Amino acid sequence: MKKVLVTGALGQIGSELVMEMRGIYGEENIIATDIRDNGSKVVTSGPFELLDVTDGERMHDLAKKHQVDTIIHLAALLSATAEQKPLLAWNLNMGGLVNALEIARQLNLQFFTPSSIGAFGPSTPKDQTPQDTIQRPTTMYGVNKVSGELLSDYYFHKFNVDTRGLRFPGLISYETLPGGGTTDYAVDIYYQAVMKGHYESFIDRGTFMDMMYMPDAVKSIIDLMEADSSKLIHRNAFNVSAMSVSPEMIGQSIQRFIPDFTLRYKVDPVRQQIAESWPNAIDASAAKQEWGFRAKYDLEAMTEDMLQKLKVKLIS
Ligand code: VAH
Repeated sequence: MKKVLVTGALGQIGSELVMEMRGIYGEENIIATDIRDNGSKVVTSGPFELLDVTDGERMHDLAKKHQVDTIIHLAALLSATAEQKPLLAWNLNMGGLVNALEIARQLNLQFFTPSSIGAFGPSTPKDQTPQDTIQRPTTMYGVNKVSGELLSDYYFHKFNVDTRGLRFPGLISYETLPGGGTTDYAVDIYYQAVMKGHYESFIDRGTFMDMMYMPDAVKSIIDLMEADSSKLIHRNAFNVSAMSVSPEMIGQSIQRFIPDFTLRYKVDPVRQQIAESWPNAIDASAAKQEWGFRAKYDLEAMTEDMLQKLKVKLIS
């Protein structure tokens, strides 16, 4: 992986992944693309191109123009938005993915796209969810993610494309605002804690989901892409997680730093139903064994860093 084209580079993962990779591989070697230009440091700190991932021709032209050897395909609609606009989600999530896989095949590129715990459904074992298990998701997002895993495996077996993926848990970061995800309550709560000292959660108390701090997610993508291909068995896609938490656990963790913080609930039935269809806690042992996955941040360390960074971002 030396020269990389990143789609959806202004999204939650891309905003931090691009900056970290530019620090490692050199600004000029990470080409950020997105459907809009938001003038952020992702746009100003290195090569940036406007790209709608449903435009396969333009994606191909950009990959050739910049002579990349890798595509990291992040552009997608997240679970809650996809549930509101299922056909748009299918066209964007699957149309964009097929375009990216085809270009990886035609130009012999290494390939990454994220899957999600959303690739599991109500019939999946909820605790210590195995790497290999039943995947019958009941959301459009989940259908997209399972299809993406199968398609990525197909391109590996049929066309020998070096495809790799991770089933991400909810990802928590301070760089971008929450956007259309079911787990985004776990981002919102930190913003509201710093700005208002209280939060009204749209996910109910006692609802456990896997979560991970963004620095761990970014490192896991880079580590996986640099891993020895011959050691990868479950390449599309590895379960990864750092913690299994509920809203009240995050609230209690925040109260250790902001004692007066209060948490109330106003449950959103759509996102609650999505959350209840996902596992409580997944098993990440395959990732640990096959390429050495390790998460650095637990709930306490994540809360301390999130609050510290958001106080600088929002108050100063
Ligand atoms: C979502 N943040 O909520 C994403 C993620 C595990 C959830 O895929 O849709």
